Amino acid sequence: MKKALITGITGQDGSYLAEFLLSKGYEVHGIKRRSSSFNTGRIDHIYQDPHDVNPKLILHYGDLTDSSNLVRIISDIQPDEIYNLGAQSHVAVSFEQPEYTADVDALGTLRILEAIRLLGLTNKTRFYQASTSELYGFVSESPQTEKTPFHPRSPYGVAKLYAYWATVNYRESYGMYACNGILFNHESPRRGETFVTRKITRAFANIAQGLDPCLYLGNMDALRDWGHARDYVRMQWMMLQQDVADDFVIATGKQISVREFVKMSALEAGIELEFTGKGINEIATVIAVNGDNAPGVSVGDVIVKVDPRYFRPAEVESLLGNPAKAKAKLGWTPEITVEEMCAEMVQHDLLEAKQRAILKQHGYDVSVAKG
Ligand code: NDP
Ligand code: GDR
Repeated sequence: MKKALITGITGQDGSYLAEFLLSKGYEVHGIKRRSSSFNTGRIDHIYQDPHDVNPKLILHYGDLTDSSNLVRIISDIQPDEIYNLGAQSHVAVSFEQPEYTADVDALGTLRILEAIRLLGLTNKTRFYQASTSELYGFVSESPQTEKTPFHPRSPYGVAKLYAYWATVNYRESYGMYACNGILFNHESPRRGETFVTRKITRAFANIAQGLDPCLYLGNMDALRDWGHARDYVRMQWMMLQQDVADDFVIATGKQISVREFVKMSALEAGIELEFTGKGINEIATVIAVNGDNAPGVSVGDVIVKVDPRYFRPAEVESLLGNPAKAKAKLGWTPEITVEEMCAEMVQHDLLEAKQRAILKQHGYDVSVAKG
């Protein structure tokens, strides 16, 4: 039985990857951070009691900023595969916490690579690094391939650039099986609530149910190549099953703007929008309400506005990936379209909003976190 260690197992990708590896018969180990409240919501459904005989999912307290902890965990497990998904993964937050982001995202990766080397596991343990389309940043060609030059535009992108090259360097220096998946944006109903797609689908679910009056966004012109996280974690595993380690772009090859994702999400909730105004004065007004999912809105309501606080000091305006190499060498193609993914996210968030609306009708407090 193969053993895998996942950093970031409590995150979006970590949860889907853990499910996937368990279904393949792996013993899955995950590093979770100490938190004052439970932070395992995304993996509670696959949790196994440590008192069970031979649990296949085992969690360890740890942190990418703590070398001795990483060395001890890796030494104890002797994993066949390590998936380094842990990161301060929010681009806007990285401008607020650049040093911490570098510590976790750049040096954290180095700490794991060094642990593998120091423990004499270079010939045993295969390493996957969660690299990102944010490496391209200010793009010099479109679509982007494995050969497109990097020009990151945030402390997050710069930290991930270090991690990308550290991974390549350990492969070249020590013959380690180490690869970079250069993944373009991928989303799901488990996406963190402050990333733009989930912020939008959750907001429209709440607005439709009369729980929230308005969605505030930043740059709606940004273009992204959005795929589904479930498709992308399959690819992370495939990358570690090859004869030779290599780096791959993982993307759908299609891009849409944030504004188009807003329209698509609203329509899924039964709301037709018209956009007027420019820049910080842009608004979206309800022009029709269809079906029975949106009793909380009326024609004429303004339900989307721009708030400059969500603009970034430097923006990545357009990302579009070319996954031809992954298709040719690994036979990978994404199975879920952005439309299907958007529908799944809105329906998931509508279900939660409807439950809260019922509680509210009966006088219960239904306030939820917003970011
Ligand atoms: P999430 O933000 O959902 O998850 C990040 C995970 O990292 C969480 O489990 C988080 O723990 C953990 N983490 C954060 N800081 C530390 C730390 N100091 N030590 C240990 N663990 C830590 O990200 P995603 O699942 O979306 O992304 C997974 C990886 O892929 C990340 O590295 C991200 O940068 C990268 N990536 C993501 C893309 C995307 O579109 N989703 C695209 C390209 C790359 P906690 O739950 O406690 O916060
Ligand atoms: P990104 O994702 O920065 O691409 O990083 P995010 O969803 O945060 O932003 C996408 C685009 O939407 C614009 N935007 C807003 N973004 C947020 N979060 N909130 C807003 O209100 C808002 N309004 C407009 C942004 O400016 C941006 O252009 C994600 C993360 O998962 C990274 O970890 C990963 O590496 C990359 O995707 C690929």
